[in-house]
Amino acid sequence: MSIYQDIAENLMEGQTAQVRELTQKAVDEGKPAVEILNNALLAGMNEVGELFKEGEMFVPEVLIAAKAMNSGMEIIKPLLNDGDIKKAGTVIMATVKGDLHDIGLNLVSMMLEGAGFEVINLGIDTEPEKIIEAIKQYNPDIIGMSAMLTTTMKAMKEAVQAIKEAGLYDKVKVMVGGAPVNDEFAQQIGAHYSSDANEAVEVATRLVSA
Ligand code: B12
Repeated sequence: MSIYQDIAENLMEGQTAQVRELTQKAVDEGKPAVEILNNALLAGMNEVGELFKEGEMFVPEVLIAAKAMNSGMEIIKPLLNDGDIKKAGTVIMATVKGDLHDIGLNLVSMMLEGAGFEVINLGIDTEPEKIIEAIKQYNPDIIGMSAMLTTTMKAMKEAVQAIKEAGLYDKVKVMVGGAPVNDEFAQQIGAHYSSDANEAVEVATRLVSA
């Protein structure tokens, strides 16, 4: 079994210590951080997603797997951030109101940081008011919002509306993502879309230079 498969399987079983150890081993063997992320940690988490969908894994197990994933993430994070350190721009990231998913949010935040962006991560269940306050406080180039439930996509639209009403829409670019979100929805609410963390970096880079 490859070390990537080994990490993915331990992640699925929620073996936090093993995931940490094996991720460190992969790093020590000289495996690129991006490969460890994609081929081991994300591969394992995708499989968890499938099993959750099929009703073969339940919420507590998913949370334990997510914790195991984070233990691996902690090890590769400094390596992903090792690139060019010039500041590319400032991004405020938040999972919208009513939504408690933060794995994708944290991953996108991490990749943006790796690409030289300063990221202010407001976390989960973020009220539009908190987003407005943060825009006033940090004067970001971009506000990135995540929604993982079809029901919380509505909160995304409301947040964009609140940004408009606060007169801040001309000052920031809005970027959205998350499993139920697509390009068409993003355009409808006046935002830019990207489907994953790598593309998020490309879109953010394009938006700050536009
Ligand atoms: C992990 C998980 C949980 C965990 C969350 C733990 C955590 N700390 O985040 C827990 C167990 C808490 C959970 C709870 C629930 N969940 Co859940 N969960 C998942 C699961 C299995 C994986 C999500 C994940 O982390 N994926 C890995 C990350 C890396 O991927 P990602 O989030 O999609 O992010 C990537 C892209 O979307 C994008 N992206 C994400 N955000 C952003 C933001 C920007 C700006 C950009 C540019 C890009 C971007 O880039 C990311 C990286 O590439 C998904 C299944 C799935 N297939 O998505 C269900 C899923 C999202 N959950 C679902 C449901 C129904 C729930 C619950 C309602 C279950 C329940 N009955 O209690 C609750 C809701 C709680 C709440 N109010 O939010 C459904 C949603 C269905 C729907 N269409 O609405 C899904 C799709 C599962 C399913 N098929 O039924 N969940």
